[in-house]
Amino acid sequence: KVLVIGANGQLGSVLIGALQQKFGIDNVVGSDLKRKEGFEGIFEIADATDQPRIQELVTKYKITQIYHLAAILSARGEENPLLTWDINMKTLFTVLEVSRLNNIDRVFFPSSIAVFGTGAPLDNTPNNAYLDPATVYGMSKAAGENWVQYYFFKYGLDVRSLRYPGVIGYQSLPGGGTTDYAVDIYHKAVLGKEFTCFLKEDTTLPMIFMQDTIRATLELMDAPKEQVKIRTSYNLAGISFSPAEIVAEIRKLYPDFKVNYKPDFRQEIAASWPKTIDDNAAARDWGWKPEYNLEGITTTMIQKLKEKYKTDSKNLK
Ligand code: VAH
Repeated sequence: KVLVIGANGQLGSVLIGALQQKFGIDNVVGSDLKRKEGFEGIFEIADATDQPRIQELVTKYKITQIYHLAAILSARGEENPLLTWDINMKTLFTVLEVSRLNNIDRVFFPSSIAVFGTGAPLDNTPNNAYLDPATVYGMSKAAGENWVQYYFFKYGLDVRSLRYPGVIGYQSLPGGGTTDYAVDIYHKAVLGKEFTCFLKEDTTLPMIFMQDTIRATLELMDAPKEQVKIRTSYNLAGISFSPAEIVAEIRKLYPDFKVNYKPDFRQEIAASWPKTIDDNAAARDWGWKPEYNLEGITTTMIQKLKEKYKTDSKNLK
């Protein structure tokens, strides 16, 4: 049985559907700070900083795998650095300790390309580049990666991890990240609204489509143990682009789409991150290959969001 912590989030809310499909709806337990309307399946309200509560769930459902997807992201994290560190690290320690004490088979810990800072080459950043993250979020992920490797070496706990780029999906909304613009922009285009971008138009960042993200996660978790050679975290690449490039792609379908640029503090965060990512280790060890390019992402996002807003407006009537 699988426990998903952070089941309401951008990633968790989509990954949980994929896990339910794979393992059966009765074998997946979602948990988060509150219950989200419309959630289908087993759900438990839980705060992952509360170790006894997570232990209770592991015992109650005889959990064998944990996906730990709860975290405060890069931009929101900067509003309260110490609280962000505290929450991101405490929740990870809860998961690691409960997993060790209960001999959990497999654990997933998402890291991020935010672990890199300007001390790394920001073009085609290698897996083992120097880590000097500029945000508390990035610091918590860099420290977290080392903690998961420590639990693997010291206790044999099979924790696996990916450094996600910015995730783009039509199913859910991100919250508090620096890459969030690349989701929001599609909603604005489909709704016929003007978009104000908080990054400069030439700020290239690594991104990945939700479908690729979910597939990468499941492929890594399915890989035979000895193939998972990197025990900190694997670089993962989808496609890199700038706001100007995504706008050009959207304008192929919405020629009148209006965009203006008002860079804020998130521009500085983005400038400290890689532009492109070298994910050869993931390709070599467990066969990773992304499918979606910017055109594929754009046509799928627009088509799905059009359907979504159509049904939404029907529901309102
Ligand atoms: C953020 N989406 O913007 C996250 C992420 C690479 C970016 O980890 O904070």
